[in-house]
Amino acid sequence: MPNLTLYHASPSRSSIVLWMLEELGEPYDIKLLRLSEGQHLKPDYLAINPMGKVPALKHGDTVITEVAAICTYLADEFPARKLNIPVGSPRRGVYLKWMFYGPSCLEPAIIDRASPRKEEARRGMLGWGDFDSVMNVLAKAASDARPYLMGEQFTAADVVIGSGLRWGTMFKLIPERKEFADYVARLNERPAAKRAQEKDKAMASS
Ligand SMILES: N[C@@H](CCC(=O)N[C@@H](CS)C(=O)NCC(=O)O)C(=O)O
Repeated sequence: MPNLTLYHASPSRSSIVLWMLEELGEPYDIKLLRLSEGQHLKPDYLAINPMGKVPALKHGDTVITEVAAICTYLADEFPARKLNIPVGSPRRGVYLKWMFYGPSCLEPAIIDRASPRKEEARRGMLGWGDFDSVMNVLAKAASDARPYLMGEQFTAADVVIGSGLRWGTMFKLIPERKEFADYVARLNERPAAKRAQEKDKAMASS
C-alpha cells in the first residue's frame, strides 16, 4: 500500500499536488472529496485538515497541508528525484523565494484582483504589494527561465509558480503576455503534467 495519500478534489488547488506527485514518480493513493457535497467539512476530514480545505497529504503518520508546503516537503523528502534545491546549495535561497512567492504574492494578487474591494488597500499593507508588480516580476522570471525557473533543472518551484500562471491564464485572470504563454506551454508539454491533467479530467467526470 502506498505510503503517500493525497486528499484531493478535482479540479482544485490539490491538482497542483497531483502534478507534483506525478513528477515525483512515487506510488500514491488518492482520496477523492466532493466539495459540492461538503465532504471536506465532515468530522473525519476536519480531523486531517481543520481548515476544511484540500489538499492534504498523508506520508506515513505525517499530515501536511498547504500546497506550497506539501510541494516543498515532497521535493525535500525524496531528493533523489531532483525536484528540490538542497540545503547547502547557494541556489536554495532563490528556489525557496519562488516556493513562497506562489502563496504569498501570486495567488493573493490574482484572487484580490478577481474580487475587487470597495476601497483600495494601501500598497504597504499588502504582502504582495500590487498586482502589476507581481505580474512584472513573474514575466521577467518566465522570460529568464532557461527553460525553468532554476535553469535547466525542473523543480517544485515550477510546479507551484507554473500552476498559478496556468490557472490565471486559463481563466484570463492575468495579462496575456508572451512570457507567460511560452513558459506555461513548456510546462504543459511535460509528460507528468499531461498525466495529472488526464487523471483530473477522468476524476472530475466520474
Ligand atoms: N491555502 C490553501 C488553500 C486551499 C484551498 O483554498 N482549497 C480550496 C479548493 S481550490 C478548498 O478546499 N475549498 C473548499 C472550501 O473552502 O470550502 C492551500 O494552499 O492549500
